[in-house]
Amino acid sequence: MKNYKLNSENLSYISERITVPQYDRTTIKTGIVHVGIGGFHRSHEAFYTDQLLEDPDNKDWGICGIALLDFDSRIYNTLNEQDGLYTLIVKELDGRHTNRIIGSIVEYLYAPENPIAVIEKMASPEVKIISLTITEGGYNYNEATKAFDFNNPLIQHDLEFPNAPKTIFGYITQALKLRQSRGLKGVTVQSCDNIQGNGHMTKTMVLSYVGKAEPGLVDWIESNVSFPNAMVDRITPATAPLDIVNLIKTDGVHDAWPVVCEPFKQWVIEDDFIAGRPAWETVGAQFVDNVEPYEKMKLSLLNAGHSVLGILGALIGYNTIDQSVSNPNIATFLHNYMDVEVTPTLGDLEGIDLGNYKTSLLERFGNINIKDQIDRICSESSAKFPIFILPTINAQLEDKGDITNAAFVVAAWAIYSLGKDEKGNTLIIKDAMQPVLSAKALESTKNPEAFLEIDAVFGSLKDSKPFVEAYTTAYNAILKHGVEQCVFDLNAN
Ligand code: CS2
Repeated sequence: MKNYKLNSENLSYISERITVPQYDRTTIKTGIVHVGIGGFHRSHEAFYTDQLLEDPDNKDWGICGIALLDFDSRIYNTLNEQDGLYTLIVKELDGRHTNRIIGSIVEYLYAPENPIAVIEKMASPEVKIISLTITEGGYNYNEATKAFDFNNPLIQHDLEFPNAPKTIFGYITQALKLRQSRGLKGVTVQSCDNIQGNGHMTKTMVLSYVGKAEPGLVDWIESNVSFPNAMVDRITPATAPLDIVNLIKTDGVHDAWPVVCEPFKQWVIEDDFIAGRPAWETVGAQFVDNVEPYEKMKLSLLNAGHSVLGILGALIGYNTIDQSVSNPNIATFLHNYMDVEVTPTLGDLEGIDLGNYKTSLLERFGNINIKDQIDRICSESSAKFPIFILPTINAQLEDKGDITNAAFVVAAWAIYSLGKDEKGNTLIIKDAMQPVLSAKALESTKNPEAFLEIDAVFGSLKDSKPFVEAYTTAYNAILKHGVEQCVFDLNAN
């Protein structure tokens, strides 16, 4: 079999082996600027949009992908060499792979090299949506102060050098300022990150920054920019070197960075697009008036579930999420957490069969072909716990509900932050707050409560007596008996 490098020129040969875009990419206009073109954007929004572009009436919704951070140069270079094309490898539960070449990213820019081009693109009249996948930590929200973090050195840099920004806030502000001064129409800023009320959060954070950087712009934003909330879902592990090799073996396609994901996908969006939007509902997205219950369900069951399996699994010494959930003690622990501690906090979920949702989650976590890395799941836990797990704890404490398993997971995270699993192997902590986590973890070996003193993560949780009690009991028990034995004991109670 002859091998082909993935690019526009080779697309017709590749089409004999893999489904490729049927639309003429040269006729597609850019209607969306997307910031953050890692795996998740490419398995989700870019995938939906690729399907949409197959309809000849939808030529205006191509994507310009922005690589924002210095270390995003690799993805930028890959897209640049492959004319924006990449392979999406969907790993089915039965081990089959469904491959598809995605063509919706028709332009790409590397912000650190060309900030002005990025600002101009965001400000261009044909662009109707600026969408974001900047991760939970990217919103610059401080849990302790419940406000935008102006102490972040990157934010201070952006305030000082508005024309060469480094953060999303600097870019958006300059782009919106241009739109206003040129008398252009408004635009939608759409978050695709795992945050409760991600649209509200984006709006609040953008307005906080603008209030300081360009106070004259605040009113214009209030009336010309919309920030829809959305729930996004598709498990997208990091691409493994083997995925690249297998694609060459099975299809003869050289793709330097294919994206791997599960078959399941979900996108529930509030219909609030001030400048118009693609008909994503024709390719499976759901538009609703109020996305909150869906978001809450997803964050506190799927994402929290991931963190539970990740942190406990890491301590036991597992590498992937499916290993963790195939341990029956861990699976039961997670099941109980979902049923006893999370479910009472979810309120009314009209039209959703929660029982089915929870069962299907355990199946998705168990997909042995996905090999979702525990490393990936545990990374940036300091930004994840406040969104995925703490809201459940706070709601349960308020209602005097059970928090045993949640407190256990927080205790496990404190021990995880010491950087060793139970066999003594090193755990690499990838977290923006790693120095603080490590220092507090160390202090906790003498005084377990010390870990809860990280206010930026835990807010005032350390003041809750019942929580501190459950947490301390769990902490001491894990050190004494190990995660598996403790989980077994908890499940029996
Ligand atoms: C994961 C998410 O990083 C995480 O903690 O839970 O990336 C998860 O895979 C996605 O939210 C799935 O939709």
